[in-house]
Amino acid sequence: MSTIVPSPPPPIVLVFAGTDPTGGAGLQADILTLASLGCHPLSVVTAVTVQDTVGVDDFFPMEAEWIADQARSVLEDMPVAAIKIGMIGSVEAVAAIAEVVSDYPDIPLVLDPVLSSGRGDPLANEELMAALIDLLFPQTTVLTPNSIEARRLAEGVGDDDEDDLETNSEEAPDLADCARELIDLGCEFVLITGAHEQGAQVVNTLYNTRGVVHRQTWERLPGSYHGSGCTLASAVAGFLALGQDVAEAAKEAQAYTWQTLKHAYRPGMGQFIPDRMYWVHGDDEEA
Ligand code: PXL
Repeated sequence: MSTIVPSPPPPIVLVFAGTDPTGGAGLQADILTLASLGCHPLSVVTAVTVQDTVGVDDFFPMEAEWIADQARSVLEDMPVAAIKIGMIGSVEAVAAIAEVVSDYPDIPLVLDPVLSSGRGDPLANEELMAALIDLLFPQTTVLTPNSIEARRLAEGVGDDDEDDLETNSEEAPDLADCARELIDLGCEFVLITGAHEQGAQVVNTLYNTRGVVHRQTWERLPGSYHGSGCTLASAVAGFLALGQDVAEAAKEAQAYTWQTLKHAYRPGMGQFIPDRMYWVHGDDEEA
């Protein structure tokens, strides 16, 4: 009689995210990305959204206790190599997640501070932002804001502080200053993406306490994409789970995400969706 020897599991990544029925962003984007990279995704639902590729109509936050219970049951069962947090949905849920992850300080944590959808629909309010800063930033290995989120999060803090970012001037605060603020709030690394900035190219910069770790420049692609931020943050978590250090994981995740955007498709009437499985679908025309 032969015994069945199970294959060793691929690296396991725990994701906290809201669902997106379009498959473009949120939990579905995270699962596709992690599967594409060869990781096993564990998925904790934090909220359910109603949306199409044009916009988010509504969302329903999951009860905080249900979020914590989902997470604890899988964390106690399986070895988790990295954690990724996306849309959270309520202040209570931020507190519940912060408590769960605080029991696993050795697992790298990637936090995508989802404040709004790619089309600008709000997915977090000021109170939720404050909870993210107070409860999750101090536990974050890599924060992955776009430049808009970086400025909002950095501007919203330290109002009485002499070192406050210059907000009276017409000019937007410098992203390096924002990164410094976000690192002072407890994030170990901050990867700020620059697609919303002016310029022929997109510049993404990774910072830590010593300043710039690396700056990557990418050809600006023409589309408007739904789920690019989720893809990038999940890919960072995936590459960390695969054993890379943060600097390398941030580079590889950008290269992977850029490919998904280059191969993006437009299945509906709104934004393009990144093709997380571009390598399965093949490339008919050499672009
Ligand atoms: O792209 C940010 C994002 C994250 N999570 C969910 C979303 C969105 C954008 O629409 O719907 C569930």
